[in-house]
Amino acid sequence: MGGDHDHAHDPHAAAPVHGRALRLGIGGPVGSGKTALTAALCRALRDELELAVVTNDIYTTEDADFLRREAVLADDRITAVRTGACPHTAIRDDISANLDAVEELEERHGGALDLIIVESGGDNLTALFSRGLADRQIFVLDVAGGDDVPRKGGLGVAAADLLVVNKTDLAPLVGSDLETMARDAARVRDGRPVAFTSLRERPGAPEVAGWVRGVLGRAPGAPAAADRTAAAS
Ligand SMILES: Nc1nc2c(ncn2[C@@H]2O[C@H](COP(=O)(O)OP(=O)(O)OP(=O)(O)O)[C@@H](O)[C@H]2O)c(=O)[nH]1
Ligand SMILES: [Mg+2]
Repeated sequence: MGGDHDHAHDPHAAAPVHGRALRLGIGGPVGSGKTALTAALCRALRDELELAVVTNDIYTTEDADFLRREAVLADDRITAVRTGACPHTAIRDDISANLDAVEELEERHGGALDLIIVESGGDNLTALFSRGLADRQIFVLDVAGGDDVPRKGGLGVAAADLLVVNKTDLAPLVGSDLETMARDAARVRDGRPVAFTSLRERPGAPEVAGWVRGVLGRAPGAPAAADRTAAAS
């Protein structure tokens, strides 16, 4: 990693949140399970929230294609951004392509969306979203990356609003100790939450879906925006 990014400095001011969907960034290293988590959240929340997704891939639209193939949401709720070489840049430094995608989704759905998930392309341990793009962010690690990753810290591990340690089903196979990971994560995260998930064993990611409901101030099973509007008229 060259020294050309100032990871501690966010070049963008936070966008005003009032009256629009919550923007949730999902970042983390390559292959940790970001798309699998995005799919899980869509399945868990789509009946109670108005949802849309933006994916980021370097050269392809593979993540969006996967979500469409799995039919986790209607096609017009999934947008792919192609970032080119450096995934980090598109969520941190030049967020314009992602902001355009988010705003286009909001317009297309007439301001009815509750939640827009933005999945970053896989990047390194310092890949944080700009507050100008994401109101909240989840950083996804997996146990196969090594149980010393939380100890090493890095901005994603330390500062994300929720740290997800995924693929716990693989822990015995790769010799990763979950208690060590939990202890080390707690040490660098200053009380911010950590969720251990296995999207293989618990495909609905109930721990993470529950956290998202909490951020949105929703009780489980509360009606989506469109239903609320219908109920009020
Ligand atoms: N065993 C196991 N495999 C998982 C789990 N979650 C995801 N995977 C698998 O891990 C691989 C990578 O998952 P993705 O969701 O594509 O990972 P990603 O972080 O989106 O990857 P990039 O976008 O390429 O950075 C896929 O083959 C998933 O099926 C899990 O909990 N357990
Ligand atoms: Mg992905």
